[in-house]
Amino acid sequence: QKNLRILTQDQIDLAKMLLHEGQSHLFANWAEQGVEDEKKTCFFNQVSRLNANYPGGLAAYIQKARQLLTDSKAGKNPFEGFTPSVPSGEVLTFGDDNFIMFEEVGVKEARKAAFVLVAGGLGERLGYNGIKVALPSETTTGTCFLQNYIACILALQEASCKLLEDKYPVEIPFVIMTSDDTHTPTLKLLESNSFFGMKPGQVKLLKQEKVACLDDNDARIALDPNDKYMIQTKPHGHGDVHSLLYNSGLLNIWHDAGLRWVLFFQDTNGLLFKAIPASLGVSATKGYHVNSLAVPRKAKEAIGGITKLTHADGRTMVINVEYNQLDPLLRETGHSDGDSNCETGYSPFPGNINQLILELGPYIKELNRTHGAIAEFVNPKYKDSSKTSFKSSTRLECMMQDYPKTLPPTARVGFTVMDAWLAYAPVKNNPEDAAKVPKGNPYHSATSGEMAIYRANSLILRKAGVQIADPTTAVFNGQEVEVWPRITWKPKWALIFSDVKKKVKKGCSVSQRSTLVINGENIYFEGLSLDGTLLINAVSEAEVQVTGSVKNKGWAFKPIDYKDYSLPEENRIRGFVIEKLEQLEKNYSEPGQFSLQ
Ligand code: UGB
Repeated sequence: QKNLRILTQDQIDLAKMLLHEGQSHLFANWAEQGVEDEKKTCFFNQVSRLNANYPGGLAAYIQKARQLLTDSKAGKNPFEGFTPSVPSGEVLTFGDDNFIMFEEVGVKEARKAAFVLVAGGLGERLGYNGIKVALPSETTTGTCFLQNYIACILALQEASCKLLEDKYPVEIPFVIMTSDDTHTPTLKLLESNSFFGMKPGQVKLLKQEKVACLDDNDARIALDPNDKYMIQTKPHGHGDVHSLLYNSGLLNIWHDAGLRWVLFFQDTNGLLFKAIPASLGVSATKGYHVNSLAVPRKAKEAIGGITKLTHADGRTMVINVEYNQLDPLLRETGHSDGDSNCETGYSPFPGNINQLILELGPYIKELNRTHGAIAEFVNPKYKDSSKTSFKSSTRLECMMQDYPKTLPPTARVGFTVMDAWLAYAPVKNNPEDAAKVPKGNPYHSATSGEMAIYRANSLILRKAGVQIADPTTAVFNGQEVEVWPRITWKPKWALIFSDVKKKVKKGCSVSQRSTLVINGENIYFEGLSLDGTLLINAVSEAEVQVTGSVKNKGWAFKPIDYKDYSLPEENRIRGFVIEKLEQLEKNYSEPGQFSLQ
């Protein structure tokens, strides 16, 4: 009341709404009119933003929170009435005829796709100081995740248009969801690297906003302990991507331009694009409205399990059950071992890698109905078993993979399982946590993420007929990893397995201690024997035939201590640096035909 005269009508409406929703404490310690009035304006500006950024406004957020907090206090099972079972999906085997067929379909479809990277998370589990997309995916070439993703999208764009002999090349749209934590550094990374070769207009950044924190079971909004005019906020989760896309108007623009697919992916999976063409091919061939990529999952691994849920009333859905919910759900429904491995050595539930392929038409239809709102959850950390107070404020969260929860039973929801060595090696865990991962489970660290790229490339070349030596094992940052030859190539050299087979002919061999960097498009190998380091850089117009024997001291891994703060953080989190002892480097900067013997 004492501040009424300084408020605008909009501010009065917001204040009334807050009072109506039980938030009078927000104003309890306000100064008299005329004192700290600027801060009061800032408060209302923040309330207005929070109100505008949530589907249904802040009142809807508070009401939803109150309901979810009541359910959580009562220990209500979010899966009440549902029985879990193992769903059936498309299981692909790398390199077989089926896989090759799906890859070819996928490359053709790519010109009708838009890609969306969710990169608003700071990666608290990794504890890295910068944005995760700026981290090198591997340190042989130093290519960062964002650069790799853009190179893959551009290569897909080119390959897709070439396959269809398209005279009017398309530009595949690329959206990055950022947050206050990641927006500016992501933009800077793009701008300082000329958008890694993508046209600036092809990339759109959509920033997600945080949501209000809550102090108690009545969903009373939390104030910043150091500022009584500021509401505490926290991230709402990757599920925001759907409402942001809906509000951006991009979906209709894409639809009008003839696009058919939207592919969502996460910030640090250096293998992902090896799985994209085949899974897009599955979506197109099977007519899936929703296709989730999955890999065999080890029990207790921190990735969700794709699960079929059947309700007592007959409803069914195939959905991700998050890793912390799978074990209790299984125990409550008669599986006394909970989340455990079966005779295959893996959990029977495929692991969700949060790569979703949605068909654009049905997606737009659904979002027109929901406005992008996604099923939310709350995860308060209670002080004690009375569940009456929290250790720290909480907030509602949502996950992008919960999108299918509101779909009608007629929706075609499927999933595609790939080998983990081909499709999934995220960088999520810091060295100390990674070293504690149970033996046999993936570390999901910067060390394992880099090693996985070398292993995948080695296995692909092996499948194409190259003699690749067996790996050795090494321990970096307390993690035992397989060390394969350090083979890397640009996506334009080979996007799919048939590209590799065309470029690698008979009689090639690579020793375990070797490094091979293929930085060009038309580089062909026949009868190469490599024992050391070979780097080939060639413009697309140069056709290079590589043969003969290359032997030198090569490049070696030198272990380092992750607590040695004199070293760059990018290296410390891997536990090694590369010592460049000797290499053969060949550059082909002019068009023409060349031979490297
Ligand atoms: N992210 C955002 O863009 N905004 C946010 O507010 C939060 C995150 P995490 P998480 O693939 O291994 C997911 O933190 O949430 C981005 C799945 O839920 O790395 O623990 C963030 O930048 C889980 O089912 O993962 O677990 C990043 O790109 C499982 O599949 C992405 O969202 C697991 O990923 C994921 O955020 C996995």
